[in-house]
Amino acid sequence: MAAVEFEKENGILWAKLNRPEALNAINEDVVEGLEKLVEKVRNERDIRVVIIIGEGKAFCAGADIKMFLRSSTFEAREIIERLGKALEAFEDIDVPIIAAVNGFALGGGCEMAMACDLIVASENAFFGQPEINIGIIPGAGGTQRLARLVGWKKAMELCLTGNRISAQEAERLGLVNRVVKQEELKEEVLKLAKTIAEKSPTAVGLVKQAVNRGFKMSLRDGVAYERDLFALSFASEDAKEGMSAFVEKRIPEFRKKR
Ligand code: DAK
Repeated sequence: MAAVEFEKENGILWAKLNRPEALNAINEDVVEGLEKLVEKVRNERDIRVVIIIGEGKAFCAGADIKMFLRSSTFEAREIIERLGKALEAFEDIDVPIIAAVNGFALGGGCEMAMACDLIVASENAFFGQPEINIGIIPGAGGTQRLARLVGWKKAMELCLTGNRISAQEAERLGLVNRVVKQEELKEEVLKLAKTIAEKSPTAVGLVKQAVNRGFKMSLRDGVAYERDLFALSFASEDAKEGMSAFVEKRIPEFRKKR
């Protein structure tokens, strides 16, 4: 059984972290699975949205601490670098990734969720950066993305104390998009994914690019960047189809592939 399992249906790729016995902790096999995910999205142009979910009671309890203990510094660095690169690629690929957080999202698991474009959490989910409890610090964006998402002081508190927060608190802080009932998580995430998959793949990719890259710029540069991407979207076949469909009072038929 692969550590990350894939299932594709109607343009939606489910990637299931599948090490429930270790709360889906990230070992080399999981890293390989995440790299495969990125490669699949790059190669399979019919993929429109990715959903990452965990098998069992956790989304992901972070990097595999047992693997860390067995590894030399250099081995750990190699695997962790590959993980960091895979998470960065999540931001760069032109397909939205939704984290369906079904339980614990801790350490590298919280970082993985934050590297996704949207986070839907079940009501029993918990988030946190507990690295400090084992004498290390976050290494895949925990101190950085968290501060941008929940604010400077709250991120400082979470990284210094290692305390976990509930899904409800994560929603209040702006870390997750929405919280849903545990038994409705898959259904709700699928609904969200389908809504996005119905749009123009070009426009979806450009929105992701505009938000993610523009977020790192000054407002003025970001808005200028947005204008350029707007012009690109305007030039697409789908823009013609979308606007014509509006005028002709019909549902647009956007391209199914990117
Ligand atoms: N690693 C390895 N095994 C883990 C694990 C982990 N992170 N989390 C849980 N497990 C294993 C447990 O050892 C246990 O295995 P057995 O003893 O049954 O063999 C099994 O999963 C079930 O766990 P528990 O028995 O502990 O279950 P509980 O419900 O009692 O507790 C828990 C759940 C999530 C609160 C607890 O397991 C826990 O605290 N886990 C550790 C969470 C943690 O500290 N995570 C942070 C790890 S450090 C970087 C990228 C990433 C990273 C760093 C750098 N770069 C790109 C530079 C990431 C670092 C981390 O994530």
